[in-house]
Amino acid sequence: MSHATAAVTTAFIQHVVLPHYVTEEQQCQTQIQPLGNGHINGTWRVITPQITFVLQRINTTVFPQPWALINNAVVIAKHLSMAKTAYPLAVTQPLATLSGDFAIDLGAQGFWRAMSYIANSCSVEQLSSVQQATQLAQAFGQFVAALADLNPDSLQEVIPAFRSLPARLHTLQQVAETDRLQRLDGCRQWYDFAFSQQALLTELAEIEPLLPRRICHNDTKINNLLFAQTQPCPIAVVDLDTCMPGPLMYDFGDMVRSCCAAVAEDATELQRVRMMPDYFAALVAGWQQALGTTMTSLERQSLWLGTRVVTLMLAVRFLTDYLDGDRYFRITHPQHNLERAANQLTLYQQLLAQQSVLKDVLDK
Ligand code: GN1
Ligand code: MG
Repeated sequence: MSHATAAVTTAFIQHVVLPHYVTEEQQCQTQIQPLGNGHINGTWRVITPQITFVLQRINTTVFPQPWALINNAVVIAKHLSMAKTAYPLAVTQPLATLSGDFAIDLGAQGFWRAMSYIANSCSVEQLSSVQQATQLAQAFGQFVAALADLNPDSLQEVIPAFRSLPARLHTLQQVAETDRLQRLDGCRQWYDFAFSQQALLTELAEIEPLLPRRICHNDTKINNLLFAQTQPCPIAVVDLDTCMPGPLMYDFGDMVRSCCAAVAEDATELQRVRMMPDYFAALVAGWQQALGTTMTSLERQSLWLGTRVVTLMLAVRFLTDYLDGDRYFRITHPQHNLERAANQLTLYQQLLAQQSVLKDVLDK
């Protein structure tokens, strides 16, 4: 976002959105700062003399039914706050407007919601030790474990077929057939590679229907876990927008693809894209500690499948968005989505190349 746009947005928030949350007197003493690095929603920290909170503009292209997401957040926060076995992490609480609603729909001016800010927290883009990897897997695992006794049907499906690789491939094929921006020729090798993984689809079709449906986070990447500012320990799982029922294997896999890669998900030096087995082992240990007694043996066996599928699926989503004119993921430069797709497809290839080492860790 340019400085000019940021200034307009801040002024807009100040004069149009904040009056729904704070009194007129508090408004003039309020600071508004951009927060986080998410690819989808706009996020700000709002600091008033009385309270600091998080304000978000929900991307309604990605979430066409934003009230489903809001209702889910309320159900989850309530469940975690009253969890039977104490949930050890902080919970972000949805905040109501002055008139008592958990969101405000301003039509063309956006769909806005607020939630509590977790003090003294920070997010990281890369882990700095294997101990931190274990902590991260424990935290995401504790989140899923705490939701294990919540009926999956109490949450609404916010994005249909969000975790369906066949549906994602189908959309990619449709977008490529139109090729509105004539970008396909420039990425044909990646496109063809994505469609060459038939054996994975067969394996998925055999196993996925047998897996239990449970409430999953569905976006377990590094920067969706807040750490304490003063010491490297997790304090809260955030970004619950895609919490939905589904198979557990994708939460494990998404953690692996985002934490065990040697470089960031949009790094362009593809020769440096590879998996770090020691981080992988640390994640497996943390996941096992948090979910060992909750996971069924089939869920345990499916973790390697979930890792490969979720990595390929994200690559397919980035490639689709590139061909479709970058309408879904926020980009900072024209080839950004193609670079992300190439990176994630390379990571997927690396998963296959490093399979025997990684699977040994899982099977131990
Ligand atoms: C998006 O919003 P953010 O950056 O936490 C995306 C995830 C992807 C991720 C890739 C709703 O997450 O599915 O895995 O980017 N969220 C949505 O970095 O599509
Ligand atoms: Mg996020």
